[in-house]
Formats: sequence, structure tokens, C-alpha cells
Amino acid sequence: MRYLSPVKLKGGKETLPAILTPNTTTMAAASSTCASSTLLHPLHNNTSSLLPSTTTLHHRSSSLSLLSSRNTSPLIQFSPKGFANPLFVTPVEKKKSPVRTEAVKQLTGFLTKAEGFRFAIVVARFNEIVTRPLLEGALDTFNKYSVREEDIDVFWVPGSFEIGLVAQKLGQSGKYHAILCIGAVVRGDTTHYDAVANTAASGVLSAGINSGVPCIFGVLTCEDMDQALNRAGGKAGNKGSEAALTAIEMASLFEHHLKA
Ligand code: INI
Repeated sequence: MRYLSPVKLKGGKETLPAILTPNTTTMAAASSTCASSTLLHPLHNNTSSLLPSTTTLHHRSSSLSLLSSRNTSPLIQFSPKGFANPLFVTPVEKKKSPVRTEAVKQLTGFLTKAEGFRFAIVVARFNEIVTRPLLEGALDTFNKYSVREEDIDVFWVPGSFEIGLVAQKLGQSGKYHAILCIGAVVRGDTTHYDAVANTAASGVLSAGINSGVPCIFGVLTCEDMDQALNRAGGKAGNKGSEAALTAIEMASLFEHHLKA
């Protein structure tokens, strides 16, 4: 059976009829009695940037997929796992929730006011053809967000395996608001890759936990060199730059909300 449903696009520019079809995989939420659902982005917990934020799905079936009428590939599917698709659907109750949430504090770090924060960057020399552009991406982002050059120290280590120990020492020094760890582990023919990748990840995690200072994981773990270069300023962006943003946000969260 198929139901036609209007889909409102942001700004009201376009209205695409959507086809709702019963789906064999059902999410419990979909069988609720509420008359409409709002599309939410799983990461941002707000209306999706992938689909128009005002998209409203009117469903009459307990188990549905939302299809564009121009294209039969599903835009959303209700899935028991929920996160299997880039979008999931959470029913929004029309009636007011009995739980009052106005007084609940929501605390987050800010990307503004980064001036004055001190950062250490630990960077692996191994695969320097990848780690150097990652470092440059990080320095560029710090600069854009007003972190002063004199507030950044860069420590080079032989490989990603060595990053955790140095990060922990720097965290414990009390000199920095966050430690940014940069490396590139590229899969080779041996299991060495797994050992180095796992050690780098657990080392950076332990450094943060043991020092109480945010240690950010900017270590690429890639199948091949192409993939690594794509993430170091190529087609897939610059992960060093993204890691620098994470460092600023975490430094801010700790400074403003988690100070002992
Ligand atoms: N170090 C890396 O940073 N990336 C790698 O891909 C890598 N591989 O594949 O060997 C690597 N090895 C070196 C390692 O990090 C240590 O420096 C070395 O084992 C000495 O402790």
C-alpha cells in the first residue's frame, strides 16, 4: 500500500510529494499513535542539515519509509537499530511533556574566546608527508580562532606509538589547556598497523584520563596512503584542522564548566 504525503521544504520554496510505503523493518517509535514526526540529525540532535528542517512526516502506517516521488531510494527508513541510517525519526509529542526541562543546564564549550588558551601539539614524524599537512591545518585553525602563536608548542615524536606517553607528560605539566595529538597510521602488510593504531588510540585516551587535561585524537588510521592524504587537506578535508576545533571546544568546556 502507498500513501502520498506532502513534504514541506525549508523556506516553503518547494513541495515534493513523498511516497510512504510500509516497511518490513519497524522501529517501536514508528508505531506510536502520534500523528507527526520530525527528522532529527543523530549527531546534532536538531533538525537535519541533510534534509529540510521543516520536513514533517505524516504517517498512517505503523511501519514506513519516506521516499521522494522523483526517486525511489528511501530518504529515511525506520530501523530497529535507529543509527543504521544517517537520519532517524523521533516522534515529537504534540502535548506538553510532564517533565519540566527549562531549569536543566546545558553546558558546552565555545569556539569563541579561544585567545589565552595554551595548546601543545604532539606530532608523529612517521608518515610525515601526511602529518605535516595535518599539523599545518591545526595551526591554521588555531590562528583563525585567535589562539596566539606563542601559546602553542609543537613536540615531534618518532611515531604514533610514542604519542600517548608524551601527551600524558604534557598534560601533567599543567601548562596547557588541551593537548592535540597528530599521527598517521597506514595499513601495511603486517599486523604492525593494528598494534600501532590501537596503542595510539589507547595512549591518547589514557593521557587525557590520567592527566585530567583534554587530549584530542588527531591520529589518522587509514587503509592506504591515498586515503590518508585525502584526509590531510585533500578531498576529505583536513582532520588536523577538525582536531584543533575539538581542542578549543574541550579547552573551553574545561575552563568554563569543569574547573576543580
Ligand atoms: N608509526 C606511525 O605513526 N604510523 C605507522 O603507520 C607506523 N607503521 O605502520 O609502522 C608507525 N610505526 C612506528 C611506531 O609508531 C613507532 O615509532 C616504532 O614502533 C618505535 O616504537
